[in-house]
Amino acid sequence: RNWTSVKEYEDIKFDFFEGIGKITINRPRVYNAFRPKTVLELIDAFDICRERQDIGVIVLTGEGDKAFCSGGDQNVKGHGGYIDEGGVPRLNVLDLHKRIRSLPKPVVAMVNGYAIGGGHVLHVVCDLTIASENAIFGQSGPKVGSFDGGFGSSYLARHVGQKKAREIWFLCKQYSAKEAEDMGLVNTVVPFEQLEDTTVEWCKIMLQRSPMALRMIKRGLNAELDGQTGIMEMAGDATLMFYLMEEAQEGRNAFLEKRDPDFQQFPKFP
Ligand code: 2NE
Repeated sequence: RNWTSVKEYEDIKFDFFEGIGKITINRPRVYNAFRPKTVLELIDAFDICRERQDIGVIVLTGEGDKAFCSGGDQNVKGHGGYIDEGGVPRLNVLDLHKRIRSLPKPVVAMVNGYAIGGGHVLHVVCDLTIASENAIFGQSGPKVGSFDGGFGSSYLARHVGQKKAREIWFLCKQYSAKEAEDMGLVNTVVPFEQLEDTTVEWCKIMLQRSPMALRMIKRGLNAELDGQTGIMEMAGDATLMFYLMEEAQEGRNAFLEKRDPDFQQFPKFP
């Protein structure tokens, strides 16, 4: 498969192949833990994926065969957050969660090893998860002095139910890929050697589907959970579709032509 690099970064890789944008956390020495800079780079790459017309599906993964992501880099955890290069404490991964949910295209987590702590939350916020057999899942916050009470808990509970979500967080156990599949935490599990092939295969199927239909399904599924923000994003897409209709164009045309709009010509559907 001929992945071509979209943009060079320090902590991540960003590649493109036939409609798929692949974003890889590239810090294998720390099991792909993220520091504030890693997160800024991920946000930049996801923003590019949103803008680019030729990218229909995004894959998020980790470099190597050990880890998808082991969460926040404990080496830079200080007072008030993860300390950036300017000495400022940050928890900017929450901005990344919002980006992934807002992105009007499917995002697939390709989990190639440990998905632990904040790394586990990253796969939770993706639309689909495809895991290799060696993948291991779990939260570790209450063991290492952290927690994610946002998407990392409430959205997790939507995947696995309240009891299981509380078990995952309260006990900080680790779960095999098979256990994760059984509890509805991942979509499918494949041998490591087939991980990318299967992910690309699933992406190609989604690329054949209507982008607007996929977009509205993602918006609808999010809106149920995301309150006013979810409704706003869904309404924004309804407005986008309205702008494509002659009825909306009549309003604009009438204003520019300094006449009353004739909306009576348009059907009132039952
Ligand atoms: C992932 C896990 C379970 C793997 O265990 P093991 O025994 O297979 O590997 P090892 O030796 O622990 O890790 C390999 C190397 O990666 C580094 C380790 O320090 C080690 O480096 P060396 O000693 O060989 O030099 N490494 C692994 N994870 C790291 C990390 N997160 N930061 C920095 N270095 C890391 C095991 O490594 C593990 O439990 N890792 C820690 C997982 C964790 O607790 N992550 C933070 C959770 S909190 C969080 O992410 C978070 C949040 O809760 C809320 C908001 C935002 C973030």
